[in-house]
Amino acid sequence: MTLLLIGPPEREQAWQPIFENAGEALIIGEDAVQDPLSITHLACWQPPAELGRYPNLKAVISTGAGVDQMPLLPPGVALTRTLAPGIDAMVRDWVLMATLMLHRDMPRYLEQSARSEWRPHPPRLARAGRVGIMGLGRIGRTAAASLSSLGFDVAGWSRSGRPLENVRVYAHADLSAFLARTDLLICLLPLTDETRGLLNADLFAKLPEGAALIHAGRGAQLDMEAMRHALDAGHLRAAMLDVTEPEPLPQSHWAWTDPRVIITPHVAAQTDATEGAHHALAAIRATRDGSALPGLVDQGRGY
Ligand code: NDP
Ligand code: OXD
Repeated sequence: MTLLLIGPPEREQAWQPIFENAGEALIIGEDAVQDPLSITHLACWQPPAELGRYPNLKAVISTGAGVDQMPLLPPGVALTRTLAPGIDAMVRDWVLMATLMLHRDMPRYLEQSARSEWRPHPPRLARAGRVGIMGLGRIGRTAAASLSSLGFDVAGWSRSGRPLENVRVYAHADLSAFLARTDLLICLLPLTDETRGLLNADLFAKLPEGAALIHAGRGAQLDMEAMRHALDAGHLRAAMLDVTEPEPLPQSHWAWTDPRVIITPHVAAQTDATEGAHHALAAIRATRDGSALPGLVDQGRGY
């Protein structure tokens, strides 16, 4: 089995010794491929257009947690996403930061601070914050556990409605009830046909007056104009976004200068190169053993 890695130089440097130690074959960059028939695995963020060049390809490994950037793969080629505790922990930390910032009125204090204005607003206990997490997968579950341990009142919503300790899970059909009890809405959903554009005017209208949005899923899930109207109407209080459509957000975009919106440039997480390499090795071993690929994506469902 041979893995072809297409990635930034830091990743290539980190993977080389790990594959050498593991005794697995690694080729870095398409230019180095002498025998395309030898390539069984491809690890990349986005594959090259000509995947037909590798007729023995068994799996494509997304070097991130998401797979929405992947094209339809040829029949018989599996798609996996990188499972890495570091990704889950980093996004959890960003979500904790955003939740605390919005719960404790940080956008307002940043604006006041820019005017040297000393004006207190009543601080709130964590337990007074009704957090609602859309998407209770690896990352949503990790964030939910930490927010619960801080004392927030945490609920979640997922496709299956699978139960989770310390979290009130709403069934997929109960989205309206979930939104009606949510002051701090956190989106950690994968981008699929079902979730594209989900954060829209209808959804915002179902949140209580003065709710806030925290978004680290994918930019195409959010209708920014609908968010702007909800902010202008005072229905939404503030938003913190790590993902936008497009990325980067154009310099002239209104959201950059709106004090109610805080934007970070898709940095909630980055895959740690070592963890990524170990995930890829696990995928190669699973292929060899005929066992289930770690992070196997249901390509029909889109996540
Ligand atoms: P998982 O696949 O582990 O979890 C996805 C969750 O979303 C599951 O709970 C799933 O429900 C739920 N879900 C999927 N579709 C729907 C739907 N139509 N309606 C309701 N719930 C749905 O993913 P991760 O937690 O690992 O990652 C989630 C996303 O976070 C990634 O796809 C990526 O877009 C984003 N991400 C962002 C990063 C950043 O830096 N900003 C970094 C890493 C990831 P069920 O449990 O029923 O299957
Ligand atoms: C990912 C991301 O999907 O960084 O890993 O968004």
